[in-house]
Amino acid sequence: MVDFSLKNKIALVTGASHGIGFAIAEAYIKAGATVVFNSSNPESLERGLKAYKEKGLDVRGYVCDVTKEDQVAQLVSTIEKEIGTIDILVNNAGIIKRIPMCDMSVNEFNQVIDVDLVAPFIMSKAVIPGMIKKGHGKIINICSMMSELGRETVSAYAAAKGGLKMLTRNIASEYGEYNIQCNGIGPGYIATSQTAPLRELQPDGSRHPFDAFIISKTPAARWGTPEDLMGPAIFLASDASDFINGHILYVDGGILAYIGKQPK
Ligand code: NAP
Ligand code: GCO
Repeated sequence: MVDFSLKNKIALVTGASHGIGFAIAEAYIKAGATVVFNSSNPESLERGLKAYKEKGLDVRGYVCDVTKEDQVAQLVSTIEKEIGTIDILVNNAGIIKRIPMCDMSVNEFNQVIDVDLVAPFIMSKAVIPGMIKKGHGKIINICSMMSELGRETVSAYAAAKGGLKMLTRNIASEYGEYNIQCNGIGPGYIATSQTAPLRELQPDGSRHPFDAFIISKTPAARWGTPEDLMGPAIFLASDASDFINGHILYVDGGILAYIGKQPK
């Protein structure tokens, strides 16, 4: 029988105080996993813990900046001591800076690379030895449309998410023999705080032009919701996906399949 249950599994979802990470953590808790998340700062952690409590979801949360190797090592060692070896890591924490490339400083570019690409490397490095000892592991990297496509103002983000796709394939290649599966999820345009500036109503009450643009580029003709990522995230964390490795599952309402509306 195909098994989608996450019972007896320990999952760490990074940056899950809200947004996509929160939805994935909620899905994992409901699928039976023991879930731990982290936030970058105490205020966000408190808000996150409150949100889980309000939904009656049992979770543990810690403050940990995913770009800091010492903080990540401390987080993983605390989880291993207090709960057990991590079975599932979701590298979800991410940031974006929308700045035309020629106006972007090297420092701004590097900040995005640090959170969106270097941190998944740091986190994965920290959990893989435990997974090897345990005899299995699942790493899920949250990629993007920008793992495949470019657009104005998101050079650092596209470079990072394109790199994350290849880091995914490389982890699969290097650690597949230890029964570790590393796959990516590439969300389309999802309504969260990251994309809120692209959906803000205009002063005259009309929709943001980018909002209309995304609807026209998406065969599903809507923005995605964090809940749209729940099923794919469970699948890639469960035994049902044990022979899938190095794959990026795009959950985009069809954006990548679509050339765009033909002219009338
Ligand atoms: P979000 O609501 O802004 O969530 C981002 C999360 O990342 C926050 O919980 C934040 O934690 C965490 N984070 C950022 N920097 C961190 C750091 N240094 N250390 C620890 N945590 C950090 O955005 P989202 O849309 O849910 O994004 C989640 C992931 O999906 C990101 O990787 C994003 O690039 C990706 N994604 C989003 C979309 C979309 O359309 N929304 C599409 C494709 C991919 P704190 O709040 O605690 O700081
Ligand atoms: C942007 C958006 C995107 C999405 C997402 C698409 O400015 O174009 O923020 O990058 O967040 O990653 O998959």
